[in-house]
Amino acid sequence: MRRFLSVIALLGGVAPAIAQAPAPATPQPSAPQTYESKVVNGKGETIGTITIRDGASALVLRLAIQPGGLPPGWHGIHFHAVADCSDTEKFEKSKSHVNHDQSKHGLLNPEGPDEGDLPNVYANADGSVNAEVSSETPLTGEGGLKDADGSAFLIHANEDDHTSQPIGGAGPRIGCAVIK
Ligand SMILES: [Cu+2]
Ligand SMILES: [Zn+2]
Repeated sequence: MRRFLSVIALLGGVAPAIAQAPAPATPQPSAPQTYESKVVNGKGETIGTITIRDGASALVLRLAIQPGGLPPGWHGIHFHAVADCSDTEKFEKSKSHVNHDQSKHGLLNPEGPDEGDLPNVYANADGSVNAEVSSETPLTGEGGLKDADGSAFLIHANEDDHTSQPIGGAGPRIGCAVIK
């Protein structure tokens, strides 16, 4: 920011003829790959969306749940191993967490985290959520979420304690979005 301000100050001081010269082409980082999917609840109804932007070092996931979508309070969220949200009562077809190297579950576990672990999100009193989380698990490529059987984004009924096995006490699966 400090450097940015000093560049502005410099531009303000140059002669108009120079200021009108075309700006030199600066290399821009390639635009992140974006993926969007709908989140369904235990009745198969759409309650919101996830939007994933995949960068070179991390992905950023934005979760938007509409009012009435979730019970108010904290909820564990994870990447599960299979892109299947068809069994809406339990979402067990999404299997367990993405985990290619047998890590323990939990962002706060000294032997973790697994590749599916994410911070909790908080649903407002009206059941809506607007949150953004990041993960080092890539969207594509080796070890990516879009592998042969895809992955799923899961929302649990309770919060994840980020330590205990197998899923931090997060409880039943109440929301699901396929990633494939
Ligand atoms: Cu989970
Ligand atoms: Zn986990």
